[in-house]
Amino acid sequence: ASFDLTVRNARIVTATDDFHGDIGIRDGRIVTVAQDLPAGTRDIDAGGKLVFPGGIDSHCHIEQLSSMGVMCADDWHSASVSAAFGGNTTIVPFAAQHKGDSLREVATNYAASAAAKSVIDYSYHLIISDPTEQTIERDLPELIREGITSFKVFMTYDKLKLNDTQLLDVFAVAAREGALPMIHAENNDVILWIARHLIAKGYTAPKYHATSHAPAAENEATNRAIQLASVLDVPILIVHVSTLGGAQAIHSAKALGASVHGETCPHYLLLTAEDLDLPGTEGAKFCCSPPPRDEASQEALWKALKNGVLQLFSSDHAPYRYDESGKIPAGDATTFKQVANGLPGLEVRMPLLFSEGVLKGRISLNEFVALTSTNHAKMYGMHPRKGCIAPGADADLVIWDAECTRTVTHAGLHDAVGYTPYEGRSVTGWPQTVISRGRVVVDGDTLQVAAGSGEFIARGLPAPLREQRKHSPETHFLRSLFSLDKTEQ
Ligand code: DUC
Ligand code: ZN
Ligand code: ZN
Ligand code: ZN
Repeated sequence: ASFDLTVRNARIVTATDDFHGDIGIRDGRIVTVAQDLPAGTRDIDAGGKLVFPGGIDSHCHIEQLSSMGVMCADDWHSASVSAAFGGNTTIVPFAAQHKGDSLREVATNYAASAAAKSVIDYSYHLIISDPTEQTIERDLPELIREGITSFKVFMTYDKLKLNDTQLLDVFAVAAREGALPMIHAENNDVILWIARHLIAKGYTAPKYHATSHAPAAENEATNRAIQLASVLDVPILIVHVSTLGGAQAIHSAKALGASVHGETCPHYLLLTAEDLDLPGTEGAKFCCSPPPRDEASQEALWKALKNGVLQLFSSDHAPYRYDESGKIPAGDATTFKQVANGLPGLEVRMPLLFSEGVLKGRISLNEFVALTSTNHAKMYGMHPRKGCIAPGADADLVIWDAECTRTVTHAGLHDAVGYTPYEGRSVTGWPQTVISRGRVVVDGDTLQVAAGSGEFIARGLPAPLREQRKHSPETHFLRSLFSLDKTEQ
């Protein structure tokens, strides 16, 4: 047979197309997309099903210590298995530098763990919290050349945050070396100031976490990040946008020509701050940063996804167990400040967006594919190897049953978190078969591949950095101080 695997009779949906056909796969790659292909060594009949490029979750936390030193519940094995069952064929979590850490060592250790355990392909971003000269002038440029072409920086958390000077420093290195900065934009002082006054008056329950992370803190920091990036016209990505003001800041920067991009996550579309208002410490299950907001914010974010103000939809899977190892630390004086920040969501990201977005008419099927796969591949330098169904691309596919209705329960998921914020929700549309580089990874309820069978993906230049951009004479002069325009006159 000329194909190792043929996927037949599929309704193939990409970010731009929607047609019926067969997909011929050999040596892990798609070789032909056409009608009536000859049989492969193995044939899968996808009649009546949709076939998408495998999901890419470019924002998830795996084997990472929180700013407070709490370890995630998921390791590379449980996280990659959970991701695969949710329709994903590539994950991109974070190798996190804490103050004093060598960035190089952090990356080396993280890569070793991924190689030993991941069941699907992967890359990782860096988190930079200690921008010493060694970090940003030697380790970071080298790692970028090795294919780690993105890193996250924080404007909040005492132990992670960079100040404005440090942000300018890392933006300049990113632009020079060809990497995309991802920004956690919240104003640290606003959050600390509100929290201090809440706690002083005895407002310590989990729901006050949301009160302290005021929308104004996110909006201010988003605007500041955009302005700081504009000094040298550096492309940036604002991650986990949760507010109307954040989306507006990105929208107006884009409209005026800045290379500013945005991401949002399931919890900002589907949860609100009221979900934190539960008896005792139950609300801790919904504590994440930024926090879920209100219905008006949800509506604004749906529109921002629909019209391209935000072009990524990621889980921000940040798994902490609802026990003393994570969400509810021991001690009498426990307040919302001690709760680990983050929600699980790797496995339900695609089903939730399909059910709530596509089936409710908020986004199209093509937009669903762009938001869950293709845009991630482009944003992070993996396109056209990943994120598309075309000859030459990796055979990363999800065969999707658009009619399957399930009730989300934690027992039915594969992560190690022990709860889901979406318990009891009815969701229609679920992956049936997941194929990664031509290997069937998930078939119905069964995992078919071993730990360590995923491959590291060395990434190229992120799409925002491929653009040739025209600068004002002032900006061009400032850029020349940092050698940012190698060819431009
Ligand atoms: N930022 C994230 O991206 N995830 C969880 C918590 C946080 O602060
Ligand atoms: Zn963050
Ligand atoms: Zn995150
Ligand atoms: Zn220039």
